Amino acid sequence: MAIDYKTRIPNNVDLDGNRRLQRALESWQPHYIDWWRQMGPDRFLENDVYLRTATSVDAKGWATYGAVKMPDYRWGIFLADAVPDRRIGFGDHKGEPAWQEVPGEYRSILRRLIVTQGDTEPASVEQQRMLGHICPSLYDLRNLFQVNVEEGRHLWAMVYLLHAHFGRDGREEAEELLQRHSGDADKPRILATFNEPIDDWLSFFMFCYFTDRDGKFQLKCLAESGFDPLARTCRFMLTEEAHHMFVGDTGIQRVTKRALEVMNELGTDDPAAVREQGAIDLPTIQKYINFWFSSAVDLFGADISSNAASYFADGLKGRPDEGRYEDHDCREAFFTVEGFDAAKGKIVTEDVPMRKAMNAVVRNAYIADCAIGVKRWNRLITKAGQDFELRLPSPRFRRDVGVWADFQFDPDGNPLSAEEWAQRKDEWIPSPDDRAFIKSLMQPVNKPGKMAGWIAPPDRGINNQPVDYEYVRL
Ligand code: BYC
Repeated sequence: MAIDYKTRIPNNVDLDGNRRLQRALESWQPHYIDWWRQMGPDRFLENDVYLRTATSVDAKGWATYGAVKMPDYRWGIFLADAVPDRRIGFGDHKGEPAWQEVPGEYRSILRRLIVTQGDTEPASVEQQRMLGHICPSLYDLRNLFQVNVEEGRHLWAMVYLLHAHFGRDGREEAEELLQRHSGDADKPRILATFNEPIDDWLSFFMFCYFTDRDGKFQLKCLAESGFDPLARTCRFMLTEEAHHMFVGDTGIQRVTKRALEVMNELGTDDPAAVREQGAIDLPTIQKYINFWFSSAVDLFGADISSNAASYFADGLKGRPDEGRYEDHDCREAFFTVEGFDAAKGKIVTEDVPMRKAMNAVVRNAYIADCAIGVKRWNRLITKAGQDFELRLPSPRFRRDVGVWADFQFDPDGNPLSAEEWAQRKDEWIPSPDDRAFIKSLMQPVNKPGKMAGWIAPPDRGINNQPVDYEYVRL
């Protein structure tokens, strides 16, 4: 169904035909706008930004570009087209028709999944709210705001599901999504990564590459859901997620490229010399990778999880691209999970029922996907004739969730004592000095076509516009 832009809440779910739901969402809308004004991007609300807006939900033609003031962005409710006669693809209900309404017995567990997903969307906007003041270029500033408005729309997507399918509890949860705030001591966001401050652009690029990629994988899992409205919502959200990861990937590429230019100009790989020239040295980029990757791998939950087993058994949350697997039941299957025998100081393995290991399965797929960009960045390094390799740290490194959480490991996965960790952690994750250095580089550059000295220009502009286009009119 085409998106109706004439109504207060653009949608392709025939909101006009359901007055009660329409009224409920229209009463949530002003709270959302208030939240955007208070917790969304600081300033820039009256500036024209070159944004894309979804116009239809099919693969092509779903975006139009034009100058928009952010509070006027048309947030709305867009579901991917229904698949006729869709059947549940996995778990105990495999082969049954997908549910159009929430099955009573799964109501609270589904609500929890939707709330957890929904909570991350406004959280990320809150985390990034001050970045506009220190943008490296207008091109980057526009990308930040594009990501922000789309995360705002993803919140709308989850709020629609809560309002449409969970009655009063759903409406209360929708309110609470605007009341918890990233980093708030009393009402923090649900998942840890979403309470980490993002106050420099290197962290922003890392977040878009690693954390948004968790979004991609979780959305792919939910896109398989037997609850069809959730599956359709997530399928459409995935089309927008690709741009967010592009921002992260190309951002890290451009920072790396600039470091390499400086290294080759100076004829040295000395990090201090690179910093002296106002670029970010490769070892510091590695530390930011270590920090954000380890934070993101926690987002998949415990490696052995009865929650994950129930989500799968009940047909609520599948694996990414479930169709690619042969066994969609997984009752008889086992999966080998690693663990740590602290007494012996040894890595051990355990075969656990596959259903309980679903978080580990999804995490492994995520890690393989993360490695693709790292390979690309390393190709740049090799091409520039430098001898340095960026790497993903071991998944054991710096974990707070799952089997590794109570122990310390170095980036190669070797066990460490708590003392060794405390002594050496600044070698592996950004130290206060590293953060202060990165912060010192964060001076705003806001003339069309100009770039901060620590980042190379992008290869091309947005939607065939030149790089020096005035992406945000200040
Ligand atoms: N921090 O069995 P367990 C995105 C909790 S990102 C704090 O291990 P489960 C985006 C867990 O909630 C995608 N707490 O985990 C990206 C549970 O608590 P309760 C977000 C954590 O349930 C960038 C307890 O620990 N979407 O879209 O199997 C920008 C034990 O649970 C954490 C989703 O996550 C953590 N890291 O799996 C914008 C999808 N990890 O309930 C957006 C929905 C776990 O016992 N969520 N816990 O109090 C889920 O599928 C699952 O809840 C999780 C965890 C994968 C998160």
